[in-house]
Order: sequence, then C-alpha cells, then structure tokens
Amino acid sequence: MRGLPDPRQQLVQTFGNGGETWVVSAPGRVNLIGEHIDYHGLPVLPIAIGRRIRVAFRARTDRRIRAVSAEEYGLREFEWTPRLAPTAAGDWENYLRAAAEAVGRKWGAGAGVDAAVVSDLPPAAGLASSSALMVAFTLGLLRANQRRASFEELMEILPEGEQFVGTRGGGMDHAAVLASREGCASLIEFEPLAVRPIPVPADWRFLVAHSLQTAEKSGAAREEYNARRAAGTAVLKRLGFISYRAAMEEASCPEKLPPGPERESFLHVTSEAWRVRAAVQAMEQNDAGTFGRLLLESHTSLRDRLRVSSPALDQLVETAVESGALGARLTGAGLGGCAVVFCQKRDLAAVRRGLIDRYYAGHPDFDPDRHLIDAQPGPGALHLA
Ligand code: NG1
Repeated sequence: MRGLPDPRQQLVQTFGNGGETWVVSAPGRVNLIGEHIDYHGLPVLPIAIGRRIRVAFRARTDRRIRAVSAEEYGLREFEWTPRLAPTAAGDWENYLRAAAEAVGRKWGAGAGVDAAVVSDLPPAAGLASSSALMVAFTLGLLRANQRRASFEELMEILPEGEQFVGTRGGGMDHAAVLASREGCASLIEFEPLAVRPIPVPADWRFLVAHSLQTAEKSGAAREEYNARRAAGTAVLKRLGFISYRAAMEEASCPEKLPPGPERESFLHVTSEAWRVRAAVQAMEQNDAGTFGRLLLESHTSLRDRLRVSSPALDQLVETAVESGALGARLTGAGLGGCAVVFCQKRDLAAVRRGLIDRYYAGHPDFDPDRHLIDAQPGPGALHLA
C-alpha cells in the first residue's frame, strides 16, 4: 500500500492556518461472504482493509461546511441548515450533506467545519469508499461539536443517512468501517445489532481484484440495487413471513412460489445466509478448502439467481481459481466493481501473477495499486489511532 499524504497539509493549503485540527480515518471494507442479505437483516462477514480515507477537520464558528478533496473532486461548500436537500446526482458533496443531515436529524445542526480529504481507496469498486467517507465526515462533525456517539447511535443514523444519495444499504458497510478489529473478520448481526470478531487464520490471504468496469452507485446500478431489495421483500410478504430470519427458522421451501425472479431471489437470500454460517465455522476451524468452496457457491448464486454478476466478474473469478485461488466471488452490490479472491499465503504470488497475465493483460488501464489490492483485515474507524 502506498503511503497516504497528511490531509492537514491540504487543509492549510486550501483554507490557510487556523485553530485546532484533528484527523479522522475510516477504512474501506471488503465483504468476504453474505451478499445482498444485510438489507434483509441477515448476518454478513466483511473485513475492514488497510486502504482508507483520512480527513483533517477544523471547527468553524458559523454553520458553513467547506471540504476539499483530490483535484478531480475539488472544493465544495454549503450551509448546514436543519433540512438539507441533495445536490446534483453523482456529486461527492452529497456524502458530506448526507453526514450533516444524519447528524442534524438526531442532534440538530451544529457548528460547521473546514475539512480536507485524502484517500487511497478507489471509488466505485465495491470497497465502500462512499460509506467510509460518510463515516469519517460524521465522526468529524460530531467531534467539531463536542459530541460523543456510541456505535449503536452511529448505526441508527448512518445506513438511513446514506439513503440521501439514493441507496438504502443494509448497514454492513457502516458497521464494518466503524467496528472491525485488526486481524479479524466481522460477523455483523442486525437483529439485534452486534459485531463479533472472528480471527482470520494467519496464512489466509485475500485480494480485491477490480473487473475494470465500475458500478456507479449513484447511476443505473442504484436502480438495480434497489430493485433487488424490493423483489426480496415482496417475495417474503407473499409467503407471509415477517422476516427472513423467521422464514429460515421454519426451514421454509418456497414450493408455493412459481418459478421466476421472486423465487430465485428468495433462494439466493436464504442459501447465502446458510453459507455465512458455514463460512464462519470454516474460518474458526481453519478449513480453507470449505471456505473457498463457499465463496464460489456464493458467486454462482449471485450470478444465476440474483443476476448481479457480469461477464467480466465471472471471468475474473474463473481466472483466480485457475491461478491457484481456493475461492473467489463478486463482492459488494455487483454489476461491475470487484471480486474478492481467497488463497493461502504460499499461493498469493502465483494467484497475483495469474490474474495479471491472464485477466489484466491487454488492459492498458490496469494499475496494480488500484486494481489488485492486498486486503488484510485491519481495524475500523473506532479502533484506529
Ligand atoms: P457496495 O456495493 O459495496 O456499496 C452495497 C450496500 C451494502 C450491501 C451490498 C450488497 C450500500 C452503501 N452498501 O455495497 O449494504 O447491501 O451492496 O451485499 O448501499
């Protein structure tokens, strides 16, 4: 991982010298298994990674929020009023507004900030860069207003708050970005909310491999994501269950359902939840073979049942396995973005090489620093210095 620059320098360069400055860091995350089920209240198993967003903050005496990021994003500013509306779709200011609106709804709008953002987390890649930005900005606004919030309070406002940009995720990203522990995967449960650290065996390695096709969350992929969520909820209702947990406790088989997308959606969600349970067990027992198999089964289900893969992601998964990986699957919402690749430490170099030679060859845009990332389990924002 290349070193991240100090955001304090950019803060001073952009806004001049000023009062007390502090830095908040929030890592990206990669979901190991449990895809498209967090929004149905079912447990998922992500890790926070070493790549992160760092934001330097300074409190202001008025309600202005000013923030600067890398050149392509630029400077944004707005007034922190009690009811904020989104700005142009796809603009990064929406994540700043989402954080301010989330904090404002619970505690009231407060003092504004000057902020500078630096990041080595590639955007739109299934690594939750948007959630990391929102988490970092929320923590910064709270600190500027001398407010302490518990993990539970943050989880009350953050997933809901991201709906501001059009996606109502299930809370996996915010929980992983906030509460992960170094060296552990996070088994995140939602009913009730809990994060259980599961130690990752020392010789297990994960790579995040970009398909080189981005899934812009603020664009068409958003509709697809929201449609998957709606279909999953509709089928549950049709079967008369109050939750997927209830459906699973009855070990229900959807015989009543006619073949079609609703049935497939139900089968994806319930089978993926079983795979998460089995994957936790495999991790606890250091059973790499079973863990890898479960990742591959998850990918097949996402491809065939939920239809959120892409030919590029399928090829990436196939190439990873041919190169010596024990398992691989699309990670995040899909329809582009990344795959997570799992292998033993001794095979890591060969898997990397294989992906570069067989998948990335002939792609002049390929940049190993952005597109083929070593993802070892790191701490979340609440546990980072
Ligand atoms: P990505 O695509 O990594 O942002 C999204 C959701 C998650 C989860 C996954 C699919 C947001 C912020 N995140 O992740 O909550 O539902 O898709 O498993 O919407």
